[in-house]
This record gives sequence, C-alpha cells and structure tokens, in this order.
Amino acid sequence: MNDASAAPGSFWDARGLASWLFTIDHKRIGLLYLWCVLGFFIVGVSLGLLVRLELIAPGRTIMGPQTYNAMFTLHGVIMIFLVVIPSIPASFGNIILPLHLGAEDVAFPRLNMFSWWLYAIGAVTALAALFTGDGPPDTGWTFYVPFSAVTTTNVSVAVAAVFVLGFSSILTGLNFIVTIHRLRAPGLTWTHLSLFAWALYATAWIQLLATPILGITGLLIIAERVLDMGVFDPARGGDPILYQHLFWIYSHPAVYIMILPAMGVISDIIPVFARKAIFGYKTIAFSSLAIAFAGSLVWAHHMFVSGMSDTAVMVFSLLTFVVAIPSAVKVFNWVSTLYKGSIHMEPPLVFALGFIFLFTMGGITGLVLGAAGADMHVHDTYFVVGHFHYVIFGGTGMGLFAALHYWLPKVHGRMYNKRVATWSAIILVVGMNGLYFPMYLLGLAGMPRRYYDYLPQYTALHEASTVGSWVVVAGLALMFVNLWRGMRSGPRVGPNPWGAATLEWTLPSPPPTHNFPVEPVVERGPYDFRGVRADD
Ligand code: HEM
Ligand SMILES: [Cu+2]
Repeated sequence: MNDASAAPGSFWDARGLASWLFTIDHKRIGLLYLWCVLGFFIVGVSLGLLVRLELIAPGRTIMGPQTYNAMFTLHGVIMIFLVVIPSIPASFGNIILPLHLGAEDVAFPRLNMFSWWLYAIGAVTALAALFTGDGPPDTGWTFYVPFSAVTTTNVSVAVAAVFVLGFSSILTGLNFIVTIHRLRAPGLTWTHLSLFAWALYATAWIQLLATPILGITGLLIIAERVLDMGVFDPARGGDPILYQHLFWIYSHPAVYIMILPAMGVISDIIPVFARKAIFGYKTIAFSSLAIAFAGSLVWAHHMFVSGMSDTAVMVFSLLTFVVAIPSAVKVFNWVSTLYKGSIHMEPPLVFALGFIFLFTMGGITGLVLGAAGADMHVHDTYFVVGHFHYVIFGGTGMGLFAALHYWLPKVHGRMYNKRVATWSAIILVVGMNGLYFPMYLLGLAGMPRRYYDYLPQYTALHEASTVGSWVVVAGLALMFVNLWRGMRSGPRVGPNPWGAATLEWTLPSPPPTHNFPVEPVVERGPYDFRGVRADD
C-alpha cells in the first residue's frame, strides 16, 4: 500500500497509524471500513465453513450441538452487523460519494470519523461477548425471545454491541443525507446525480429511520434479562410476538440497507461497460426510493406463521409482491442497457452479471416466500437459508466485489490481473450455486434450518452444499490474492482506465487529499460518454 502514491499530493501521502485512526478524510475513513469489513468477512466465512463441514454428514462430525449453535449465531451476527450492513455504504459510500458530488469531503468529516470509531467499538464489544460471560450467544442472529431472555449465554453483551453498531449506521446515514443535499457541485442537479449516489441516498433514509427501532429492541432485551421487565415474557404479561414485530420492523428494511447500495454499484458499472447511457435513469433512481418506502411496510412477511389475522397475512403478502416491482424494474433496465450496447467484458462487468444472475435467483424465491400459502410450507426451512444467501452473498457480496474491481484502480492507482479476476468471478458464481441451490431442494423436502442434525434422506444434498462451499472459498482466495497483488505491484493506471463519465475519473489515480483542485462545474449527466476516452 505504501508505494501507491503515484500522483503528487495523493491521499496516501501522510504516514503513520495516527494519520489513519484520526483521519477525517472520507477516502481514508472508507478504507478503514473496507479493511475491517473484509477482515470480518474472512472470519464470518471461516465460521460458515465450519458449520457446513459439521453438516456434511448426519450425526456428530466436528463439533457438539452447543458449539454448533454458537457457531451459526456468530456467523450470522458477524456477517449481518459487521460485514453486510456497513459493507458498501460505509466503505465505498465514503470513498466515492463526495467524489461523485464534486465535493471536498462529506458534510460532517469529524462525525464521519466518530462513526468509524463507534463501528470499531461495537466490533470490539461483539468480540468481547465471545470471551466473557457464560459462553458465546446461541440464539441465532435474530435474538428471538423467549429463548434470548432466558439463555445463560452472553446475549446482553452481544446485543449491546449491536446497539453501538446501530449508532454508527445512523450517523453515517445522516451524514450522507446532508452531504447529498448540500455539497453537490455547481450544475450537479438531482437528475445528474450518479445512480450510486441515488442508491446511497435511499439507503441513508432507511439507516436513519429504521435503525433506532433496532436499538430500542436491543435495549428491551437487556432490560428483560437484567431487570426482569416482562415486556416479552408471557408469564409476566409480556408478548413474545411483539418482539418479532419490533425486530422485523427494523430487519426487513435492513435488507434494503444491504442490497440498495449494491444495486447502485451495478447501475453505475453497466453503462460504462456497455458504452451506453443507462436505460431508464429516472426509473432506476426513483425505484430506489420506492424500495426504501415500500420495503418499510412488509416486515410481517417474516411472521406469517406466528399468529396474525387472515386479513393481516393477506395485506403483508400483497405488499411484499408490491415491493418486488421496483427491484424487477431495475433488473429490466440493466438488461435493456446491455441490449445492443458495445460490451466490454472487463472484470467489473463480469461481477455485475454474476450479481444480476444470483440476485434474480434470490429475488424470485423471495416471491415464493412472500406468497403466504407457499411460505407455510417452507417457513424456517433451508429454503429460507438458500434464499437469503443468494440475495446477500450473491447480491450484496457480488456487488461489493464488483465495486472492489471497479474502483481499486482509482484508489490505488494500479490494476490487478484481469484474466484471473474474471476466473475468480466465474468460480464464485459456480460455487455459490453449488453451495446454495441444494438448500432450496432441502427446504422443499422439509429440512428445517438451524438444526444440528438431520435424517439420512437429506445427506446427499447436504454433501453437495458442503462441496459447493469449498468451491466458493477457492474463488474467494483467488480473488483476494489477485486484488492484493494488483494493489501492491500491479501496473500503474491513469485517471480513467474504464472510460467512465462520473467525476472521480477526472482526478488522478489515486486522488489527491482534497479531491478537486478547482471545484468542478457539471454540465453533463453521469452516463453521457460523448468525448470520454479510456486511458490508452
Ligand atoms: C462460504 C460462505 C458461507 C457459508 C459456507 C455459509 C453457511 C451458512 C450456514 C451453514 C448457515 C446455517 C443455516 C441454518 O442452520 O439456518 C448460515 C446461516 C447464515 N448465514 Fe451464511 N454462509 C456463508 C456466507 C454468508 C454470507 C456472505 C453472509 C452474509 C452476507 C451470510 C449470512 C448468514 C446469516 C444471516 C445466517 C443466518 C443465521 C441464522 O439463521 O441464525 N452467510 N450460513
Ligand atoms: Cu423481509
């Protein structure tokens, strides 16, 4: 990383740990997030692999049931709260948003640094939950009551960690909203905003409005455990279903915190490598807001079998179908942009295509789950596990990897090996289908989720899935080694290796500390490629 400063005055120039830990430069803060997210991703993947290994055969394979429960809980908590939620918005959102706006930094640089510190404190608290108290939590990442209120494992500390992490997310959202409203360069109207910025804007509203509910719910769990409150405990007049409502009122919108930024990345990548203005700019921009809004109304589709009136079930099922429309509109517009485009099959596009395929596989099974009747059959089975992995690993994960391949040359001023990158994308897509497709079949056949053991008839599909997990790891290893090598010693690149038209590509790679030497005046849209040339 140290020799990445090709351009004089690059943001890499300041040296020393303190210049990073106390930085208020949005690019550096974004990188701090990125390194943490990738580090925790590797931890989370390792836990997932161990869980998968245990499931390769019926009976005990490598661990006992209590360890198994702790493992999948940690896997879920780390992946959701430390990896996926901050992944693209906190890392690439920070690095790229001010560049897309032609701004010097975000609106509140110090608050931005504070958000990262809260993230770090939350992460340390989550780790502390492992090594203190009576063992790591074993509730699953949803912390459902009544079990989370009575288990002796270290639930309170883990929930406190989630509380702190939530504040980090809220403050980042607030910062982005103000930044987008106030810091756009002259001429950068709302309709000249990049679709990545639009996606971050919609995401930020969810972060700001939905996350407080998670914080309060977490506090209530702690109160239940420490003070014997009786909000959720039926023996004291509480209501466990209330917990599920509160939890999902945050956690369903949270899945859009996970996916919208990835959709923004894809919307920015596709036109660049199709050399064509994006089809339906306004529909894509508006659909982000529509998803954020409608997505806040569908939480109870997680609770079709928890006990609700038939009317409520029907309303939430219908609303779930409604929220699928804006997602499908985006997929339609991406494909239409590619149609008759002049396609450049560069690695970011390959990852983007992987995203479209895997996300669509996850989205369609989401409709199966949203149909209340079908959900009765597959609720809490492996079908659900298959669905959300297609969406969050196949969607958000591939979106993050696409972003890494798209923006690494800008951030480091160097290029990775493109052939190896393409192969890693292909191996990942193959591996994810091997890992997660059998889960759909398992779920349809009745295999429940979160089970340590299973009947012999499920063995073949579990074996296939575990083998798939090894292919995924091979793809990840190849990809990370290639990116690492590229950023250390890849060939140097100029300002605009892809021939893209958004503002970051007008700066040297890597960009200078204060971004734009003169404030840019914007006269064209972000996907107007007339007169834009790629270096060499
Ligand atoms: C090689 C990669 C991965 C493997 C092998 C893997 C495997 C698993 C397994 C076996 C489970 C337990 C399913 C159950 O019993 O219900 C699980 C649950 C889960 N995984 Fe993954 N996973 C991987 C990647 C990811 C990623 C990238 C994410 C997030 C983006 C993720 C998020 C989750 C969540 C939220 C749960 C739910 C935990 C729960 O139901 O309590 N996983 N995973
Ligand atoms: Cu949901």
